[in-house]
Amino acid sequence: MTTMPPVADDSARLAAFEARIAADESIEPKDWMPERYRAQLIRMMSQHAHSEVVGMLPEGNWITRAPSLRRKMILLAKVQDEGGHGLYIYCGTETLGVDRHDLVQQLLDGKAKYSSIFNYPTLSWADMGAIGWLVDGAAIVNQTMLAKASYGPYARAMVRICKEENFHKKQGYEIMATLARGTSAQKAMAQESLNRWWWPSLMMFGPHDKDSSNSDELMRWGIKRKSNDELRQRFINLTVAQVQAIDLTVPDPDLRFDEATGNWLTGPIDWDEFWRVVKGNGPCNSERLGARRNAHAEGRWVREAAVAFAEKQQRDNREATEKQQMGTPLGDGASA
Ligand code: FAQ
Repeated sequence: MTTMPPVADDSARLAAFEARIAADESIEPKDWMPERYRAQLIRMMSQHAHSEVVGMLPEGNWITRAPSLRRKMILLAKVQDEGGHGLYIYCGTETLGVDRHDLVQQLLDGKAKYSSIFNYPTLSWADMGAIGWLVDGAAIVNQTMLAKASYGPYARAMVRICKEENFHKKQGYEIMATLARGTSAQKAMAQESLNRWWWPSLMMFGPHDKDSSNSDELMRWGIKRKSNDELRQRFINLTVAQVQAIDLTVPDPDLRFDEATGNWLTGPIDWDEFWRVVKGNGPCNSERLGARRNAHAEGRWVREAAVAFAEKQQRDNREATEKQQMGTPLGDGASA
């Protein structure tokens, strides 16, 4: 009888795991990980995947109304990219042992969170510019850091996603720059859109660090590399200069440059509004969930057809293998 090597107890495994994190090693799906690390990743990655998919809706609203064929093609491609991002991240989440159907069900049941930003309406064409520039811009600042996250599949998904988000940001800024140097009505449309999207974009980074319940754990395990406030500040510093470059105005009377830190400091963020939206009472929460539920119901026949086709292929392959094993030549002219 062979004797198995003793299994290290959880405290030893935890110490080994934390040593790997401290050494900046990547954690991979088959590696041992504390259950809490796994649960935090599932929470954050599934919220992220849902955000990408729900995030297709505000821009999808303008595909049929884009002002030129060029703009329409770009917008179609962008919205499709966001769907692809959702799929990569759902796949990444599945490496942690969850089923994506369960995750999607949590979204449809209103139990899962997704980014607050997608609960605001898209009222003008300029909103396509503001979303690409500010929302994708904020996502890049956040996700460039997540590309260094300790969990390999998530970090690797972020590398590719950030490359695509860069195109998204550039096309959005180009829309805004074009409007800002257009007629006075076009410039006013760009400014009005910036006014509506500025504050919700700052909220995307989550509550202030002192109110961020998950940050300590996520930072300790190298999932987050910078805090909510640090990333928000980086985004503000980058974006104020871009607003000025196209001669628009940041909608914040308290905005000021702090020589001592080199930061642009904003007035207070309306956290009551943020929590209202996160808890499901934003301007478009019910519309967004309604659209996802309809899409899920209407797509049922596609899912069923895909499963039936996969089963048929498996059956055909099995039959072909059985025939081969019985020595039956496959097809005409198979014998010499
Ligand atoms: N919205 O303790 P923290 C995109 C919740 S992708 C809703 O600070 P954490 C691409 C948070 O879940 C945008 N809920 O949380 C695109 C937590 O509640 P819980 C999505 C929020 O995880 C562009 C509670 O508040 N990106 O835009 C929000 O440490 C254009 C306490 O907060 C990601 O998901 C919020 N904004 O930090 C697509 C990136 N903020 O779960 C289409 C990955 C916080 O304990 C078109 N996620 N909450 O019940 C992250 O980096 C982090 O999860 C944060 C939040 C930074 C979002």
